[in-house]
Amino acid sequence: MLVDGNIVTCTGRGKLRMLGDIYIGDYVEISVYKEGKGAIEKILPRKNKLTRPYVTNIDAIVICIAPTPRPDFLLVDKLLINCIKQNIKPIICVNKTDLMDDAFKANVDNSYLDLADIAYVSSVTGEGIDNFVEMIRGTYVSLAGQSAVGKSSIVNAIVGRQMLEVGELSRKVERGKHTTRTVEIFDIGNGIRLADTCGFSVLELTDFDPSELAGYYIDFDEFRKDCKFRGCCHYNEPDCGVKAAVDSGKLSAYRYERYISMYKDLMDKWRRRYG
Ligand SMILES: Nc1nc2c(ncn2[C@@H]2O[C@H](COP(=O)(O)OP(=O)(O)OP(=O)(O)O)[C@@H](O)[C@H]2O)c(=O)[nH]1
Ligand SMILES: [Mg+2]
Ligand SMILES: [Zn+2]
Repeated sequence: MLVDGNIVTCTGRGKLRMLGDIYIGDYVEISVYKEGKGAIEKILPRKNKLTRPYVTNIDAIVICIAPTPRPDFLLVDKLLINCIKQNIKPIICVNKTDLMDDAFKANVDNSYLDLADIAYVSSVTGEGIDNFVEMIRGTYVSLAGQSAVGKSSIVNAIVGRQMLEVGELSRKVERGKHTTRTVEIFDIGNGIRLADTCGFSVLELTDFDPSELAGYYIDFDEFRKDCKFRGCCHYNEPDCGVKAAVDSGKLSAYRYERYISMYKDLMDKWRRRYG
């Protein structure tokens, strides 16, 4: 635990079991019984909490993607849903711009420009890093995303030295090797606290009523008013404003297709559970 800038090693005593899990970023009350040694007495109320990544009390999530490994945009959409649900500001950070082509950028902009601030960086060339730091000034943010998109490399690029271990991309399966195994928070100046996290490729939206899903697509909001039916799920219903917006190119067709696949998936789960 950090107390006035000093590290105090804390145990949970027998209490931790009663207190429940401690998340990275928790504020706690401790009692110090010896210099540098203490015990956790209480976990203070959290403003938000995520299990993937395993962090709490954050101001923003930086969803990291890159041209390689091939991005899983469904994962990005799910992370965005969690952000909106928990009132966390989403930022999308596209790393490895040195490998990026115009089509990749257009696709990202098309899907997400109305939903999140987007930073384009290269931790190899340093492009965009200053702009990204400016974006997160004064906040506590957590990185999130697939393995090998370059989360740890971005932290290294910001602090200007090789502080964290960086992994390789397996050529055969184009998958990262899960180099970062623990979540760590770094004070990197400008009032920024940045959590480097472990990469993941699976994120389940659990216990989720499918009819609620569309409500988390805030980019659909301005087209919803043109839906004939109240509570339209923008799937099979006729006269749907969202589908019309997709047809006229105002909404990304890819993002809509991913919405439908998630909607169907949640319907299946819901039926199995309650049907
Ligand atoms: N070309 C290029 N390669 C990069 C860039 N940033 C990172 N890499 C490479 O991407 C690979 C993965 O980087 P990491 O920083 O370990 O990725 P990570 O997201 O922290 O991965 P996990 O810790 O496994 O979640 C390494 O081989 C880096 O050298 C970049 O801007 N351009
Ligand atoms: Mg890492
Ligand atoms: Zn509709």
